[in-house]
Amino acid sequence: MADGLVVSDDVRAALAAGRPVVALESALIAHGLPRPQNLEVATLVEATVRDGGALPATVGVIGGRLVVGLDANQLELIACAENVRKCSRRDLPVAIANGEHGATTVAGTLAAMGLAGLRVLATGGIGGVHRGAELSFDVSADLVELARTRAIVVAAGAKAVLDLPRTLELLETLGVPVLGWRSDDFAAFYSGSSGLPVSSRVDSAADAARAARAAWDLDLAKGLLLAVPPPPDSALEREEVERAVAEALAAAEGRGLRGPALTPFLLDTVASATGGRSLQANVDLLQNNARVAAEVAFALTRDEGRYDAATTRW
Ligand code: PSU
Ligand code: MN
Repeated sequence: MADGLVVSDDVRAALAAGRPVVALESALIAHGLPRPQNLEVATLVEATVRDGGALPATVGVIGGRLVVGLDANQLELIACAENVRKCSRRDLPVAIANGEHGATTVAGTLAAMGLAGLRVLATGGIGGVHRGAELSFDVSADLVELARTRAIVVAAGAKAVLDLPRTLELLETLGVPVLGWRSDDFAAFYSGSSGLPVSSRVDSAADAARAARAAWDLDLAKGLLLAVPPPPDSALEREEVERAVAEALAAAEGRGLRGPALTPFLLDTVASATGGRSLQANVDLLQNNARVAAEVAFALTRDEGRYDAATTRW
């Protein structure tokens, strides 16, 4: 294996034994959540995956090495260091070449998963088509990576700051199945429904695993998006989210913000505008997605017939 890629011993052993592994991205830790909650949340999400019977594998770049399965010190470094580059696929070569630290987005994490052979990723909400993309051309690489990596990405849909109808249109164009977790509607990140239909509904982890297997057996699709509505207790009303997003977009435009800094700025501004309630929703939906992802990873390994019932838990 190339020097630039490090797969932790735990992850390596789990993959070799056919045990369930859930990859986690780190851009949301370094750039998507405020400190110091970010490290707490990252640790909590890993614990949730473990409780669900799967092994968490957070992905990041440490001193120029693309690491699949960060240890506790490395996780802390990503959460606390000042000089952590936000790494989409296009940023990885330079971060590695320069010996930098980097936090991987969904796109960057999928790139690493493809190299290491991981199949399930849990995140909050994927990136997508930004509002006004017809002028800015700002479309997250997350969509393109979904189209080219064999993986099930578990998320509460795409982030609410985006243009959700166009995000779904592009996913359709790219041939990415969008599965609604016990729902016919596409989740809208902080709120349960966008009012837009998913391409099909699944009611269990086994359903999701079967869809992935069918896609991969015939190579009909690579990535599948599993859209999980956020837990109702902390989910926000869509109208409130829309007001906060409008405020955040106006603030971003006032500052002339563009590129990779845009998504973190919008999330942060929405958190202020909702008095922190969007942050609570974000933390809860991350945990919820981690729980579902563990179930799906479990179903996928069992589906492969390599799961050893004697070792149901980590
Ligand atoms: N989900 C969250 N918070 C985040 C992100 C996702 O709950 O901060 C991050 C992910 O890493 C996602 C990235 O891949 O935002 C998309 O950024 P961009 O729009 O610049 O591609
Ligand atoms: Mn972008």
